[in-house]
Amino acid sequence: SPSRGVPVTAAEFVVVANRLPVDRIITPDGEEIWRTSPGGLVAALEPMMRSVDGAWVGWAGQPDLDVPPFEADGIRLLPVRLSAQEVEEYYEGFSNDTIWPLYHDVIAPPQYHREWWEAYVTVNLRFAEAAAAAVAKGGTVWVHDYQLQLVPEMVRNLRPDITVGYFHHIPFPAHGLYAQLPWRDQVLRGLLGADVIGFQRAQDATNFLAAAKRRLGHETKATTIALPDGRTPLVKAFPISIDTTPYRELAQRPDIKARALEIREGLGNPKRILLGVDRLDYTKGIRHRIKAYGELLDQGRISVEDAAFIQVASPSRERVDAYMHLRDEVELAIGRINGDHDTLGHTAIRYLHQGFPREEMVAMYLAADVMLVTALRDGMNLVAKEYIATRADNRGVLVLSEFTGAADELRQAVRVNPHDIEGVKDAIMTAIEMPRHEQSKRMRSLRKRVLENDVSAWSRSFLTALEDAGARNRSGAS
Ligand code: GDG
Repeated sequence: SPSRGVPVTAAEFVVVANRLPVDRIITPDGEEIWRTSPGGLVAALEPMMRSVDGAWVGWAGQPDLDVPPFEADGIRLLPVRLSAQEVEEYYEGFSNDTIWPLYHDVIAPPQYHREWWEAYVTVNLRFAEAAAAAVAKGGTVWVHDYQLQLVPEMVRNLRPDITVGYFHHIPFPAHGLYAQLPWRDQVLRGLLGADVIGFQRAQDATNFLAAAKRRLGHETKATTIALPDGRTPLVKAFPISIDTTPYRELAQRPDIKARALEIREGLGNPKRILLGVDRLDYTKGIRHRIKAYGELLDQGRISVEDAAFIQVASPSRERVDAYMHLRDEVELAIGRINGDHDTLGHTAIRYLHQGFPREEMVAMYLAADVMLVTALRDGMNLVAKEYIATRADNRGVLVLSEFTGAADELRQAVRVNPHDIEGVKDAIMTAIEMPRHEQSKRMRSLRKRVLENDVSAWSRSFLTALEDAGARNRSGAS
C-alpha cells in the first residue's frame, strides 16, 4: 500500500498524463486505497521510473479532490487537482467533445466552445507547472496525449534546460479537417515545444508536418522541423504495443482455459464464437459490425445455433451527449436483432455493457474463434494485439479495420473497410469458414510481430530518439 507524504525531490524523469496510473478506491469500511491500474503505459515505464528516480504527474480521477504527493509501487505520484467545472470543460468538453471527434475524422461533430478552450489552457498550465517543479536540472519530461497538447511548449518556457518528449495516442487528422480548429495555431505551437513528437502511424506524422508547414510556415526536412529558435524537433511514428507477458501467462493458466470452455458451454456450444471488445465509443464501429451481423442472420448465412457474437462495450464518457446517443442506438439495434433471432436456448448477440477483470477478458479472447475490430478510426487499437498475444495455439482469426494504426503492422489479419457493410459481411464469413491451417499460418506471423514489438521495445525506441534529439537541440538552440 502507498506511503503518504513523501517529500518532493527533483526527479530525473517525469511522465505527464491526464490520469495517474492508479485508481482511488474506498473500501466498505471507508478506508481509502489506491490500486495501480493495469494499463500498458505503466508497465512500459515502470522499470524506467524505478531505475532513474521517476515521477508521474496526473489527475487522480475525481473532481475537487486534494491529494498530496504519494508513492505507489515504487513510483512517485504527483496529483494535479481539477475542479468539477474543469472536468466538465477541459476533460469532457475540450478533450472529449472537441479534440476527440475532430482528430477521429469528425465521425461525430466536434463542439467548439471558447470557455472550454480557456479551461484547457488553464489546466494545461497547471500540469506544466507541476512537471516543471518536479524535474531535476537537465532532466526529461515525457508528455502523453491529446488532453495535454499545450504542455510541451509551456514546460519548455518554464524550464529551458530540460528535454521534452510528447506522444500522441490518437490519430492526427489531415489538414483539411485540422483547419477547422479555431485554436489550430496555438495547438501546433504547443506541440512544437517537444524535442520529439511521436505518433502512432507514419500518416499521422505526415499530417502534423504538413500542418506545421502550412500554418506556421516552418521548413520541414524529412522527419524534422526547423524552428526559428534553432531547435529541430523530430516528428515520427512510434507504433505503441502491449506488455505481452501478462496476456501470455494468463492464457496458459488452467483455470482461465477452463473458464473459456465454460463460456462456450454457457452460449449453448455454438460452432463459432465471435467477439468484440471496445469502450462504448463511436469511433469503434460497433454499429457497423452489428448491422453486418444482423444482415447475415436475416439472410440465413449464419444461424444462432451455429454462431454466437459476444460484444463487450465497456462504459465510457457517459456524461458526453454523443456517447449517450450511441448507447441508445447500439442497444436498440441489438434488441431488435435478438428479438428477431433468439431462441430459448441461443442468443444472437450477447451484449455486455460492463467492465471486466483482465482474467475474464483473457478467457473471452481464448473462447473467441473470431475477433472483430471494425473501428472507423483508431490511433492503434490494443485489443487486436491482446487477442493475438493470448493465442498460443495459433488458432483464431482477427478481422481488422484498415482505419486502425494496428492495420499498418498486422498484415496477416482479414482486412475490412467498416463502411462497406457487404465487405464486413464477407470478411465475417471468411473468418468463420477459414480452415485451420490457414488460421495457423496467419496467426503465427501475427504473433511474431506482436511478441517482438512489445511495449518495452516501443518505449525504448521513443526514449532513445528523445535522448538524441534533446542533445541535438541543446547544442543547436539559440
Ligand atoms: C487509446 C487510442 C490506442 C476495454 N474494456 C475492458 C478493458 N479494456 C481495455 C482493452 C485495451 C484498452 O482497454 C483499450 O485500448 P484500445 O487501444 O483498444 O483503445 P482506446 O481505449 O481508445 O485507447 C487507441 C491506445 O490509446 C493506446 O495508445 O491504441 O487507438 O484510442 O487494453 O483490453 N480492460 C478490462 N476490462 C474491460 O472491460 N480489464
